[in-house]
Amino acid sequence: QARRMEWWQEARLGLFIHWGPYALPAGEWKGKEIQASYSEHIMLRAKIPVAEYEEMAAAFNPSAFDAMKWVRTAKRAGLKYIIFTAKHHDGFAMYDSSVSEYSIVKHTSLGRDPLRELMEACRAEKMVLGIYYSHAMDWHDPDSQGNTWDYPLNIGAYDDVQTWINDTDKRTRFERYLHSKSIPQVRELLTDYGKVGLMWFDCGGKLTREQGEAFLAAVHAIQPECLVNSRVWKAPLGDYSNTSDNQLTTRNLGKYWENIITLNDSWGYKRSDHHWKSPVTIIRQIIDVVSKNGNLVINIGPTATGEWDPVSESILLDVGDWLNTNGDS
Ligand code: JFZ
Repeated sequence: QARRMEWWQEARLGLFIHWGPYALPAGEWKGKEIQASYSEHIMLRAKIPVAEYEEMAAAFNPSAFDAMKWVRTAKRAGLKYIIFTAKHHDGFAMYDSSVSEYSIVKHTSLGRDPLRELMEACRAEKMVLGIYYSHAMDWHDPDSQGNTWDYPLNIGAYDDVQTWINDTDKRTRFERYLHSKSIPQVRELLTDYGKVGLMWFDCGGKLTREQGEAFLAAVHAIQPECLVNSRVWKAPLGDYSNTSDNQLTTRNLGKYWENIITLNDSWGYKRSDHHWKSPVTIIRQIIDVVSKNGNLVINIGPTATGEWDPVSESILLDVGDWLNTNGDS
């Protein structure tokens, strides 16, 4: 395993990009701010019916998106790999999926494939591309985990395996979701978008171990070198473990672990969230994590126009300036 991990350990620092239709409402729905930090959870928090969210998503038209600008800014910030949200819990594909029409190419008028443009920019700039994929939760699909406001018979967003595994109807429908949407989309992502450095799965703890192993097998069958984080199910499955920004501990994380942090309190763009971490705070977290032999992934939430908000861009560039003069970037 050590050889597989070499590039990742050497890289140390990554950029998380949480980008999707949720950047349009940006944390506010029908004039009310959602009472939760994560703007990418707006569909859950505001219990937005699928039809309404689809209508909102159809208006997503980030024409200012410039993959090369994003990758070059990430490099200036001293970050060595990018993790891009191909599909978050809202079920919306931010790439040209042939498995589902619910994508930025078929459901909006943008007419471009952001993941393809990002892949090409990463290749040109020698940046490693990673893909985030929410493989269990899909608030757009009547048979997945999560959307119990539109689909009352669904598995709840926070139900663990024991609460649904003995329900034949839920188990059968969930297996259908896994084999007709989730695994096929993972396969197309690993087939159609060049070399993928890592697949970053999310909220896999509510799968059975066998289901988690099926995702690992699907990744390795196509790109054996592609790393997989332990949220595909839970450790010890996967190549490395994750912590989130509010729990920076190295306890029982195993040899390879990655801390993930937001610059404010939301992964997706949230217009009202000005609770920014200072560059010094970020630099202190880099020193703390790297001194404990961990990786750190810093998040950006691009806006609905396809640009980075100026504050988060300046924080990242300040961090990059420090790394260029002090770190071994
Ligand atoms: C999950 C997602 O729900 C969220 O929207 C974002 O994508 C984030 C990166 O991942 O949220 C989590 C899940 C687990 C932890 C933190 C955030 N954790 O274990 O600390």
